[in-house]
Amino acid sequence: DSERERTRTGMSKAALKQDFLDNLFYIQGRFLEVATPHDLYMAAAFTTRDRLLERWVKSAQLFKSSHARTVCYLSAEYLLGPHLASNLVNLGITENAREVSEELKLDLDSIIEEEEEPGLGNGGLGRLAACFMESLSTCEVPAIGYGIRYEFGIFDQAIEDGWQVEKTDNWLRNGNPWEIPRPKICFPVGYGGHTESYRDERGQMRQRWQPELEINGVAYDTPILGYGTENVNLLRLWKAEASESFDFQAFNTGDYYGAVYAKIEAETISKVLYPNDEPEIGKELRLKQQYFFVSCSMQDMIRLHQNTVGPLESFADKFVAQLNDTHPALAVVELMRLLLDAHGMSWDQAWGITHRTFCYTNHTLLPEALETWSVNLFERLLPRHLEIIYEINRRFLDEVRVHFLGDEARIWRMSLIAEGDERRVRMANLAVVGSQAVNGVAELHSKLVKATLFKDFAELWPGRFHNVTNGVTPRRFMVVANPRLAQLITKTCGHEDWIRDLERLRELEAHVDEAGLQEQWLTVKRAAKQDLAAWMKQATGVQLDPESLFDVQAKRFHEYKRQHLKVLHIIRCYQRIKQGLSQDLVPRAFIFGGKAAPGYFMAKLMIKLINAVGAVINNDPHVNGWIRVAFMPDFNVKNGQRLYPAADLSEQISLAGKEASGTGNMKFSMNGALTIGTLDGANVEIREAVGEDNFFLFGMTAEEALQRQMTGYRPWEHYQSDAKLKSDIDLINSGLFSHGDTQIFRPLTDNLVNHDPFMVLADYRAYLDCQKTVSETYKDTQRWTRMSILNVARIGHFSSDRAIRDYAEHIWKITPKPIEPAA
Ligand code: 26V
Repeated sequence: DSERERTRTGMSKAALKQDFLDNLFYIQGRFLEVATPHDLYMAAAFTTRDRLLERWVKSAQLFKSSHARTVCYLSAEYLLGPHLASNLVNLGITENAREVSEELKLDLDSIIEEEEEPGLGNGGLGRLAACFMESLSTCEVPAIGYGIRYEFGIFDQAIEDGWQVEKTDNWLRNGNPWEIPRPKICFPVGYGGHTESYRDERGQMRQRWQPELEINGVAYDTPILGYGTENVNLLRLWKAEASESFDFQAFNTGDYYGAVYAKIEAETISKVLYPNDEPEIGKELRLKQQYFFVSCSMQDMIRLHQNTVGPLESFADKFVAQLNDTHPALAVVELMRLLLDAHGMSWDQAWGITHRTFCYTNHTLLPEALETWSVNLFERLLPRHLEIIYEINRRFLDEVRVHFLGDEARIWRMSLIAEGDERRVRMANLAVVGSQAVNGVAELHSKLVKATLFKDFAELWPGRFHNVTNGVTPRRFMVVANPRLAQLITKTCGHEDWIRDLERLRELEAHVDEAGLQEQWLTVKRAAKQDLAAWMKQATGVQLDPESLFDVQAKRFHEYKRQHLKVLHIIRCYQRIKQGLSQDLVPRAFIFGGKAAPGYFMAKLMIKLINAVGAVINNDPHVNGWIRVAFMPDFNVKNGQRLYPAADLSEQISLAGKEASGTGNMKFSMNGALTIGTLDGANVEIREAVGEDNFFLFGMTAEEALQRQMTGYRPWEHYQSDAKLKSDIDLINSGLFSHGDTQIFRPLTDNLVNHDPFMVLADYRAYLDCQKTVSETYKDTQRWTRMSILNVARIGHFSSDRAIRDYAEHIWKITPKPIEPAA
């Protein structure tokens, strides 16, 4: 029947091949003989997209006609990673695509390599949103992801002379085949101006906002496929454009250049992603961005509701909106404004709906990461929203007063407005007050959220607080990233169902002692290490030995993640080898990856230190057989996919209590790396799941860390009393790693010795001891392999499918809506 199969939707090789050649010709205007790698990629992308669209339209139709309850995920970041390979897997056509490529004398892997990834996020939070979108589709939960179509995503990182250098990420340069512009789905967004009272038709006094400036948000839609399902959800990202009315005004007054300037200014709003791990940003543009996407999204939801269900009274039954951190918290206020000012509702009615619509996820306890905006800025940019915030606050504080009779200190702490020299709006408090459910992202973190950050709120509304432990998608991080491992698992278990039901990895346990499996497991790991070694060699010139232990730390650079603790370990190994004491070591490749926020001096200095230490070690013939240090430049989703499969050891060494969850920890473990880690974030649960014998634990607990902080932590005592620690730190300042410069790393070492806010020195000894155990264990290959298999077998809980089912059941109260496959 394949002849009659429709070229654009058929999954057979013949249909794929014909469509690929058609797209190459009709979209790229090229023959095979003259096609560039980019032409081939575009043709492959359009061929894949053709196969999504039918399913997408069907999903949209069903959701519309059945009035399905829908999750709206609001996130300022989506770190999507390349689409092609993951969409091929989710359509189940990777093999056919590979064979068609071979028939055409093309290499599918290099076509996949061509894709420039959309890096519309900083790190964990943005990647979580991307995993959740994929799992929402896989779990057949109707969903729309709302966000910003940044023209420039997270900067590309280059390493020059050991320093991080940022390059702009022009990801749209060559076009984006995965998005569909919707010029008619377009909403006005106001800024500035003033508010005024007026009398409506019924004689009621009302407030309205006369913005000074209005720009437009235009929708760009990207379909998000699930695995093994016909359901396709929608990622709708907003692009800022100048509104025509604004143009006309300027043209009418003959101000042509003024009009062009206004256009440029409007478009800056969605121009660039903020590298948000940066402490001192109070940037006006960022608040504009947040309001921009939240306003478009709320207007869109209202439009969708009115086009389908109808009356806005049932809005919160149709939609649940999840706030990914506080970045979209203004949505609470914007929905209130729309219901009050545009749809004429009473306060109580509007609040009833708004408050039932929103849920909020907290992703960090770090005080410097909690968003506040100056009241002055608010007043200038969003005067009507400030009025509404004041009214929400007035009513809320009355409730607090009644509940905690006259506890003034508590009222100060809980207020949406922080009083002080400069009054500020507390976005986290706004998010808690405006939501019906609040959750942390790992058990420990959720407990700390209730006990510390939102203690007062948890006492007022104990039922509002939940935990949903994060997860990651096994499609991208196992099947796409590590096809050899995926095949071995499928062969061993005798089915592919583990890919959609990750708990079934447990079936591997029955085979853990089989020599055959262990041997193949090692072979798969070695092959991944060879791939990474080859990539590293061409990217950095550093040669890694695939027989050595690949010890990897890959994540954003931040002092709380303690990359410097690992550096101290490397220096210790170096000194031991130089002293002829290498007998208890194993050959190791120390591999780092990660970006530092452009304005975060200390984090950038850590990158320089790693590269400086690496340059000396890698060129020292004495230690060459033993240790190597490599820095993978530009750690992003694509490069992560090269790294996770090749790791033997995953470093998760944050100070306990500081890492909300971590998700890299899950990605490494899924690929058979063992973890060395503290009892922080999801490490705690990973360790429980894989078994304490299969996890290298060290360091203080969160409680112990807090205790020591409070009783006075004196890092210099460690420095003075631990001779090895002292000599490691002193070696950094000896100039050995810096061509004689004894000052360059002083800011880092002085901070460690005198302040050490993340207690690196307190955990140093325990970390080294634990690394010794790691080395001993690695020498016993069979034992290590067994532990590695058990890690994978027991990691099922950390699939983002499980996380989405948790949200669906406990937070969103939504049931799946499967699309029936075509007969
Ligand atoms: C922001 C800032 C801004 C000020 C300076 C310090 C700082 C540090 C971190 C952040 C990011 C906060 C939000 C975030 O990305 N959290 C991450 O969310 C992941 C997904 O839930 C979670 O796995 C990570 O542990 C958490 O750090």
